[in-house]
Amino acid sequence: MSYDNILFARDAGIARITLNRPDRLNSFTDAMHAELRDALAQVKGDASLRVLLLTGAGRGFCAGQDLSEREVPPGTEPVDIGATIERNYKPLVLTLHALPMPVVCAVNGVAAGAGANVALACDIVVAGKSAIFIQAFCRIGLLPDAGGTFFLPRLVGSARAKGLALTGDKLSAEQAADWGLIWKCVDDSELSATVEALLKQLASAPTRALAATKEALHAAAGNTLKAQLDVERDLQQALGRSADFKEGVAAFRAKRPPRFTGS
Ligand code: T3D
Repeated sequence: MSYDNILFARDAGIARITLNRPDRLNSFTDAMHAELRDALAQVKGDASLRVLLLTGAGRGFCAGQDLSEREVPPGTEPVDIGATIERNYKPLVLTLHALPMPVVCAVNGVAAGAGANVALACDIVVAGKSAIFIQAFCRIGLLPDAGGTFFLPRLVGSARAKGLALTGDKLSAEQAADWGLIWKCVDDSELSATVEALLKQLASAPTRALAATKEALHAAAGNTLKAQLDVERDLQQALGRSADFKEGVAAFRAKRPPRFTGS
């Protein structure tokens, strides 16, 4: 499939997806979603990949759903957005969440509506200082989708989640980092270097261990302590047989840096 709405590149264990409709602040269209599905299927099927980057082209990260696709002439039925969520947003969020590798989101500018919540579905979010997060849904008569009602209270607590979702107020990247909504806020001029260093680090990490860490942390949300200890035991048992664990121990014993292969 050729891509008109995203850029997709793979190199040295790193996959990069760039939302690429800068004149529309990279807002999501049906066509962009189809391309994202295709690219993410390739990421999932490529065992050489060890980290994924999601970012946006131009001055914004993503302004959510392209609202020009939601305008209807008078007298006609509105678009069934339950169906578009099922087709587009639900698989996107579930795929990013479950991908067996870290997903880094570089928020290079405004992240609004589903654009904000798709960022929150990623594992590590780094934003430039000029970026802002907006739960824009209430401004147009909707509720936070793309996982917003799931991620927001878990990340920042109920009071802040409600404040953000019910007002649609802008949240600066600095405040987002202070609140724990995202991992880090850096000067715009440092965003690229910070993200590249992180990608390099994660691409040479023990990928299976990071995937299992994601899986365990996600499972914890719905587990009792006893059930979670079982999850940890089972995942750790499998990691205990991995080549990377063997290498990690050998490198520690030999007082040298480990060379993880992701296997
Ligand atoms: O529908 C379903 O399937 C359900 C799922 C819904 C998910 C959602 O995401 S609903 C929420 C949709 N998003 C929004 O409501 C945000 C709309 N955008 C804005 O509020 C503002 O654009 C921003 C606050 C994000 C940025 O403001 P600003 O002043 O920096 O930029 P701007 O001038 O508003 O936007 C630049 C251009 O992008 C502009 O086009 P123009 O005038 O230069 O021709 C603007 O119309 C366009 N644009 C921005 N956001 C969208 C968009 N075009 C279409 N859809 C957008 N969401």
